Amino acid sequence: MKKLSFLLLGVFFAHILSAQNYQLWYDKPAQKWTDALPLGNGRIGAMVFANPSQERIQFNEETLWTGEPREYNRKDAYQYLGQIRQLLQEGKQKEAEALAEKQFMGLKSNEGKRETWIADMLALKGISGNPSQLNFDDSSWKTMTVPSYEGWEAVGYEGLDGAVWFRTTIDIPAGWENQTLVLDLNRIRDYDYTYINGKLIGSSQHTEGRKYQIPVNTLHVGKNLIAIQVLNFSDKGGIAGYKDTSRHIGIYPVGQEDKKISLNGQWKYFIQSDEAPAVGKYQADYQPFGDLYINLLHGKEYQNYRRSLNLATAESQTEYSVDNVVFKREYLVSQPHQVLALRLSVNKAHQINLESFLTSPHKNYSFKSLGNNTWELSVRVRNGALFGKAYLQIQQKNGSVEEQAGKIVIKGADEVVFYLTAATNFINYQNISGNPQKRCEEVFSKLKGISYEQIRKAHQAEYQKYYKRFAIELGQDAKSHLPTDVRLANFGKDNDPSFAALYVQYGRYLLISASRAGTQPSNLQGIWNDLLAPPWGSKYTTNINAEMNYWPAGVLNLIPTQQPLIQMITDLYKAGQTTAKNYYNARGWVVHHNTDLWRGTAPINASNHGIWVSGAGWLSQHLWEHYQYTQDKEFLRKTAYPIMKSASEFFVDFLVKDPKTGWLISTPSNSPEQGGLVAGPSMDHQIIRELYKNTIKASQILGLDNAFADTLSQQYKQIAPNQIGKHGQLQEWLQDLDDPKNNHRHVSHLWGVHPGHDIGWDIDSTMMKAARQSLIYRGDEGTGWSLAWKINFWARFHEGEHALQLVKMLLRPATSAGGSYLNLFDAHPPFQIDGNFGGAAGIAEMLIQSQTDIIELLPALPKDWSEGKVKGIQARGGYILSYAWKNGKITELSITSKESTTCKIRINQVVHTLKLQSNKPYLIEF
Ligand code: FUC
Repeated sequence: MKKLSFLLLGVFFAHILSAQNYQLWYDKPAQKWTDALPLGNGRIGAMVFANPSQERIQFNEETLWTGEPREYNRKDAYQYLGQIRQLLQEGKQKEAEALAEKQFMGLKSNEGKRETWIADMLALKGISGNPSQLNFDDSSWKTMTVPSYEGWEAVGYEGLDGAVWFRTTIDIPAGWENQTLVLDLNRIRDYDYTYINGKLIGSSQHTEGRKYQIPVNTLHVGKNLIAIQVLNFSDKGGIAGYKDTSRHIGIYPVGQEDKKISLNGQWKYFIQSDEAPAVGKYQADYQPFGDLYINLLHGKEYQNYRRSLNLATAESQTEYSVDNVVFKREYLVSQPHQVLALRLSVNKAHQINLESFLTSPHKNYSFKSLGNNTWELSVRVRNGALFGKAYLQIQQKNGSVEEQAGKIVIKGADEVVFYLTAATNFINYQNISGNPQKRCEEVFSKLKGISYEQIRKAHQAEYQKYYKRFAIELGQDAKSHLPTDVRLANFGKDNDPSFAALYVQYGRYLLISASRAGTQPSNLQGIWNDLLAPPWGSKYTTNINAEMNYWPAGVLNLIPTQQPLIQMITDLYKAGQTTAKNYYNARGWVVHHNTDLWRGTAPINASNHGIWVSGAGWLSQHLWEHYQYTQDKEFLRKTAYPIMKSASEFFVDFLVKDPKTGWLISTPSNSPEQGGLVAGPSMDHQIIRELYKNTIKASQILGLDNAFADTLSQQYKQIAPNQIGKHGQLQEWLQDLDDPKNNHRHVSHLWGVHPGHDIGWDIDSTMMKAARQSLIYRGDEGTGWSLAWKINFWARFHEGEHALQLVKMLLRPATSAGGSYLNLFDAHPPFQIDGNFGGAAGIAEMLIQSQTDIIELLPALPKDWSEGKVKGIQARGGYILSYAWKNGKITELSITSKESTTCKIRINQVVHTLKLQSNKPYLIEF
């Protein structure tokens, strides 16, 4: 080992930055939403499809949600807490869940008048004639593809909730008329009234398994009419059929399914009502805003197509040629100017001819001109109090702009720039008095006299403040000449380490783009969502997903992106105090397994998994880690500590002594999201211990609350410990109940291995081995985020090859198992962004760990990554490091500490103790 002079620092890692040009690129336009490329400034998100003849940019504004500020908490839930605990203690889980379901869940939003509406629909309100009858004339009806497992939304009816009639005919062969036949429709969302030849033969309110026996003499040889009235209240709707699309809906004689006559095909339909009564919901849904369409009026044939996303500049670009004219599109979403900007240019004068307009999936929307080349899209959500405006402004060089039939028409231009901004009336979770029009006007008034190039420069400078803090190279960047979808398809079999490096930078790109100071935190889909009923409401699930989103922030040098999470935690700290009081009669704050824009903290969904008490404990860990990485004592004193203390107070009041073991346990709760409502899941105890440990440390650093810290220390020792069960596993529950064949996606009892540090090689290697055994039983397969979490676990077990295997599974083309879509969005499936962030953080965890007293370099390096460099990676304790390695051994290292300190670091298996002066890089060569 040789200490180098400080002067060498400049040259030391300069090359790594200049060599970096990570891009996602494709030689064909996006077909699906998950092929499109994401852009964002933390507030406005955009998905770029880049089709030559029709550009589509689907966009979001992060505060457009359903719902409104309202009471989420029951008043008197606490009265039932004792009883629920008692039932659990007596082993009466089902009874405990039933009682909790009735008395302990949060409050839903108001229901509409469902019974009245159903009666109206059955009385054929809104229709003339009776479509169930043979003589009804449906010649003016349109057709729809039936069935559609993903709902009629997937065949063009996004946002439709209501009553829809379907009609089709079926030819019945001779010989079937005297047999009992089965009409197999399987799944319909939600209710159906099914008629054959005018006769009601069945009706069900259950989604799966519709098989109606058709009475003899209902069908006759030849043509028969099937008419179905479908009532759908929310989410996906229509005749869904089978998930396995090779199975058709249809009719067959009882016991002879192989003779089924298929009813798949085009059915006639009529929307009787699209005003389904509101459904009571525990929490709100994130909403799409709108779409910008640009129809390019040029030939259909194109050549030399390429679309790309440059991670270093946060810009997307599309290029192609038509009839030897080269068309170019450049896109960005600027934080400083708060606009999406899109420049269209050509290499020949007057060649741009186009039509453009804004539209929206919201039923309540309008698009109009405001004059001065400015247009406005207004939207209003259906179930809630939020509305929004998007402003579009066009600047063109030469040619003409006019409006024709609600479209913007541009003829003969040399260049056209589109500027789009959007805003809503949301101010904060308690205040919705904002003025979106004013907000849009303000944004546009600041664009006056400013060129696209100026906007672009400001955008790059601001973005690169974050992006350039960190750089990474793994192996040679030998495959970047291949389109990203090809690299994705090959990653499992090829040795393409640089693709993993790109994935790390893509994770950082997504975090910067979804989460900037002053915005909402990244939700389940970041800020990108095209669905009115997105999976899990695209909200914040706090039993893994919301936290995983921020795992890269510390280690990958993106601390500023955590600000929105910290703001949300601060809101939840306030909102969660009411829940703590109402449900547990406890001090402090509590968050159950989900929250939303309105900061709901009460239990939701169902009592078998919605009553999980550790959300505030886990979120508090992010505050402590924020301090760990920044060493910012002001932050610790003013923001973090009061919230951590309050989260601890909750558990001080909440934990109870288990009569059987004498340990303090968390009850009622759940090990996410299996095993039902229980007393004493291991995960809770690990989270609570970690919270207490961190709160005690914080109180010592700040010199505060000695007595409270003592209380925490006393309780700490009494909390139920981690236990090893009969299969050599780390127990997930208080009792030894684990099934070694259980491969549930959640691996909650390993929380103490990662992201916590309740279990570790340095603490208790026997327990660490048991945790490893549990992970082996769980298996490698999992949903996207589950794969990502397992990368982190294997890294903490110091097993680089196994971690790489999981990286390969996460970076495989999406199927019904987790993987990645063409745009490298994580596939749960469906799309959920947590896996992107957990995956990027997991790769970092293979390269550095700092959860113990010793910083470890390359703790889980696989052979395929034997050569590489990182610059600007961070370690807890306030360290920034850059290092290079060859043949799996560190060759150069620079470490800078925020404080003057002595630091222990494991390099090439040897622990070194370094004396560091604050902010002075320390350089070593090996
Ligand atoms: C939890 C997980 C699901 C999904 C959802 C958003 O409920 O169990 O897999 O990720 O969050």
